[in-house]
Amino acid sequence: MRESDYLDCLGDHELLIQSPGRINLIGEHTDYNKGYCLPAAIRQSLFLGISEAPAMKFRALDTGDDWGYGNQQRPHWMVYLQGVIDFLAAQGIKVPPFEMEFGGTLPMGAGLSSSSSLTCGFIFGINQLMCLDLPTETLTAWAVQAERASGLMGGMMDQISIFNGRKKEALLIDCSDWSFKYYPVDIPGFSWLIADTGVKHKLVDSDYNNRSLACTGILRTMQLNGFAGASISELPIHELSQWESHLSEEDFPLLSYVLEENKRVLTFAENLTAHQVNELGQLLLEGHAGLRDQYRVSCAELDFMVEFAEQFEGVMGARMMGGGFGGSTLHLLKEDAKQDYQHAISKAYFKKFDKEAKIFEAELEDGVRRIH
Ligand code: GAF
Repeated sequence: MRESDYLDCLGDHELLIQSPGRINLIGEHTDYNKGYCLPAAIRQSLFLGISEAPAMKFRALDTGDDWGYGNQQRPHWMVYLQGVIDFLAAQGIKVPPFEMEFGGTLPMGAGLSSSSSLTCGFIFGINQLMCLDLPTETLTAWAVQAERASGLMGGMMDQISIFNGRKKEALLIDCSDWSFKYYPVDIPGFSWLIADTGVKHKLVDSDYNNRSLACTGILRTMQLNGFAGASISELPIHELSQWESHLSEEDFPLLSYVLEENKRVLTFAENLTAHQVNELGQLLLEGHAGLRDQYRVSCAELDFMVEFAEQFEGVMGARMMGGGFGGSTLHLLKEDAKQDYQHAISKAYFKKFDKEAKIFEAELEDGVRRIH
């Protein structure tokens, strides 16, 4: 279904909410380490139609599965919706019964944050439906907490960008205090492409939480040995080597990756402003190498796409995006190489993995909004 089909299908609901997905230009696995990241909301979105009803009912238009209409099996996405309802109840907010139908152009499990898009869109919708008047900062913080019910020990990058996204702009987030600044992303003559490997990633079943726990362990070891910071991101990069002997062979590369990635984010933002596309491309490739070799969250399909990008004329750079273990890659390339590249990478990917890659342009858009 296209965007307009969702609007038609859901148009009769009292409330119609558009909740986008997100890309991340750079700064991966830094959010829960209180570092920096540079995400943006995208055009691909979920649409949520909500109306008051005698009993709670939820339906996913794309898969046809539902909850509250008599179905015996609870759909997997209910964990996010129930997470919001339970979290609000714990704050003393009892959500009245209503009906919600949702669906959209945002692919699920593609590393574009479909679960946060659903959670954020839902809490935003309840805020409207119940006229709670909660400010965006509160909705963001609550969406982060509610999503933890799924078992993922995620950060706050996805929710901040989904709530605060702006057309043609990315947000440089300082995850130590959740503050952010907007950076224009439009570079004349260049495009950003997203390539979905089709390797579905369900982060909660991946090693994501193990990386997060490992970083907490690294911090504890450092603190026990005299480090005064409250997060590993506070360690000045020139002091990195002092910690090698305190950490295991697996853990030290995690620490070095996080510090180097934080530095890459700040350099990337400067180069974005100056339209330094060669530097941007190089930083994307370096970020990917760090995720593959130091943080170890890539996979063969993601690596293949990035290696392909590296040797293609007109492509400045590429990297995996999001939590990893599947999902999508992001590519910066010359506008006039776009068509040939799309064709070539799809063909090569299919030949290698016998799978279709879905490739589309990253159009940066506003964050969650009410359509009516
Ligand atoms: C997932 C998480 F939800 C984010 O918080 C972030 O950690 C990301 O993976 C990796 O940068 O999207």
